[in-house]
Amino acid sequence: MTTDVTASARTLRAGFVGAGFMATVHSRAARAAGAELTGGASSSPERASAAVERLGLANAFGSVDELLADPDIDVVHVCTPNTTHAAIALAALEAGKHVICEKPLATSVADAERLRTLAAERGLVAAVPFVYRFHPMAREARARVAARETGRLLSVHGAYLQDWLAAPHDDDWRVDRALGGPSRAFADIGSHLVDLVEFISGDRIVRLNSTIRTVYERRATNVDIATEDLVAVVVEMASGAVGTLLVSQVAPGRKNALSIELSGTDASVRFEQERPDRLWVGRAEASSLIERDPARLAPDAARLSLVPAGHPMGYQDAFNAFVADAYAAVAGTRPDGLPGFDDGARAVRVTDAVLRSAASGTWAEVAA
Ligand code: SOE
Repeated sequence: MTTDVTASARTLRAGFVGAGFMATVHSRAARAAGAELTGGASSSPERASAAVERLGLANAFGSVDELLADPDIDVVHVCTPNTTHAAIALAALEAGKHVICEKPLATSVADAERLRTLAAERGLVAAVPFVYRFHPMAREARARVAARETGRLLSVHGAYLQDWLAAPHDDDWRVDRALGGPSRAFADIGSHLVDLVEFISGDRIVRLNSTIRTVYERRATNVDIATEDLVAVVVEMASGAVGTLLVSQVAPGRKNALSIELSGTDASVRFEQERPDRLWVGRAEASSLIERDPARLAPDAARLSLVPAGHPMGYQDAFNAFVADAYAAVAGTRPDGLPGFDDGARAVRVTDAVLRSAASGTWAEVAA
């Protein structure tokens, strides 16, 4: 259904847990959606105060518990290191808050399932920022596949390549299992790829065979690194289509290169998130590169197209649209394509299968 992504739920009161890049992006989106930015908490009162000042929030909370106990907060944005997501999201739901939790939703299947069940039982909005769904041309690809323009799905071919860990000295909390969890590259960015492949295709990965590599076992501060830098996966979809996914954080020159190509019996579609205002539509007789033009897009793609053709949209726009839809859901509407804890748990199950397959050297089934 159609929602106004610019004017939903003006009086929502948002709290933020975390103080890094993602907390900045979330708070910008919350502000754009008209929420009151009630306050923030972090790993220490000092970090919380610094984040509150930087992000322009009203109050610094001494702890996450204090933030969750505040009756003036309706929705909690969880933007902390991966291994803390599940406990904070769980406590937020228990406290009766709506939750927007960063991916990976959890670092174990059991925790992800617990969160999914609790969110459903409580009837609270529980969303995961698979924000690449919110690029209008990704929606356009989905609409064309759903309208059978591409025919019967034959293959999927996706990659998500970055280079911010390409040099041996590059380092980050994500490489440390204690903070990042047992999977790094796949949980961090492969989860986006899984979500987008399944969202656009309307299909599901049912089994897979993966190989993983840790290229650097020591970095600037982390040693004995046991999380993967790159992953190659062969997938089988429920429909019988087959595909490959390549995920790397050590691909020099690639900054945030997520690309997806689906080929059916009649046509192919290709979306690249670094050039999000375009969609390639391939046909044997003639292919075309379609530029975003709201007047010519499917309704769902036009809805998310906030500015006219020729005026580029980008990452923060997609994030803003995601948060606006999550807040619209809090206000009682049901925006199409809002990624929830079901989707977050789904990506955790696929990640678990990737690790199982890599460890065993055999195919792994993905739990439905
Ligand atoms: C780092 O890998 C990161 O910021 C991810 O955590 C985001 O999900 C991705 O969108 C960009 O890269």
